[in-house]
Amino acid sequence: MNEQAVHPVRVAILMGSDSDFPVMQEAAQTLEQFGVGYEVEVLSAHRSPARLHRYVEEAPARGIEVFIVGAGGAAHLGGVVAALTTQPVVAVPLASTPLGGLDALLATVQMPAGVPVATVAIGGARNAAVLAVQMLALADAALAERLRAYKRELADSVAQRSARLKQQLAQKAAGRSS
Ligand code: RP5
Repeated sequence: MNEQAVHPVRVAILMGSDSDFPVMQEAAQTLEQFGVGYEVEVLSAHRSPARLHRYVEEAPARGIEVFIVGAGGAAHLGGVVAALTTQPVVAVPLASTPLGGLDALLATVQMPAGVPVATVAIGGARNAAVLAVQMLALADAALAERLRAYKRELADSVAQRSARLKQQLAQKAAGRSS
């Protein structure tokens, strides 16, 4: 998947295995929603280290500004990417082992001082993309406006849910008293 044809690529979505894609595709969909171009790559810190190093070194020349990284188990992908770049790395710990993602969360979040990896919730690919968009929006007024619209939609949807719930409760109460 490559959004280059539609929008210039600004974000790399990396994952340790193609088995991570069902979750990581939520990051891709969210970037599409904001009109941010991205590229997707399967790269493993352990199984393809040389290709990973090459990829991260060459990424800025292709326009990559932020890395979104998903990995499960002994999840070192985000940390290794952060070790190789000065660009921000947002990581998604994935629940791909019997430990349910706690292993990936701890492996991802416990970075040494000086090499941060911004770690979202287990499986939180959507938030990883929103955070990446927020970073890009610091120097992109059009994107910042789309974020404000997105937050307004979130607030509206909460209000709608509240109204719907109250209506359901009122209907139930009316049913009980008739
Ligand atoms: C991790 O191991 C990957 O990020 C994935 O979550 C997990 C399983 O990988 P596969 O065995 O499906 O390739 O490195």
